[in-house]
Amino acid sequence: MIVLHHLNNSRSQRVLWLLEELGLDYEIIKHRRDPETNLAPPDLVQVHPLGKLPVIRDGALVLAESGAIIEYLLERYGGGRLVPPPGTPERVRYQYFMHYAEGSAMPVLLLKVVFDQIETAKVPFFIRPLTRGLAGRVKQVLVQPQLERHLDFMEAELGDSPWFAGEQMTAADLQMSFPVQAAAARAGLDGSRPRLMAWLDRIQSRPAYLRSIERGGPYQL
Ligand SMILES: N[C@@H](CCC(=O)N[C@@H](CS)C(=O)NCC(=O)O)C(=O)O
Repeated sequence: MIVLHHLNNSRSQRVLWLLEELGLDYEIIKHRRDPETNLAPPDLVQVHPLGKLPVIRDGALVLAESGAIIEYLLERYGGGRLVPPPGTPERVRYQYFMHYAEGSAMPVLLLKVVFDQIETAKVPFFIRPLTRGLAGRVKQVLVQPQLERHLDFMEAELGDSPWFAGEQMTAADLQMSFPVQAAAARAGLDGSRPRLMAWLDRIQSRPAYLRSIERGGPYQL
């Protein structure tokens, strides 16, 4: 049976969601973030050397990296579901967004989270103006303009069709769920970008998505 190592409030939610979309049998092993540092438990390195989740086990295979896990599950168990046929424009868009989510969108969102933390970090009062000033400046010059550009891009990409790869929902929408949810939770994505907000509503009301939340526990980014 497939075993999913799941971390609360994390990217493993989208693997859980895929398992539910495909109706597969699986076991879930839950790990919890440290409530103060938000880090994963250190003993996760016994599951995978990088100590990050999601990770799945399927027989002798142990696989990390959500995009790789999603593609593996679809190839092995998907029977053509959630992937556009090869050789179509939809397939190219599918591949693009499968990579864009972690390769381009997440790094910018992560920078935002890190510099927000630096800006509000508890540091000795005499260096506070320095840390705040530096973090504020990096956010203003580097992070915020990039963030706006990515959000505008994602909003525009939903201009011609309801899903990122076209008329049908695909696994690219699963992969995109984490950056878009993170942007809504922490980076100012709101009703001023109505297509992204409507897309979020669409994915979050799917029965398989709701089952994944029931199975994994509360999900709050
Ligand atoms: N690119 C990897 C990122 C994995 C990753 O950073 N996972 C986070 C959860 S969202 C994690 O395990 N964080 C815990 C930690 O860094 O201690 C993927 O998509 O699977």
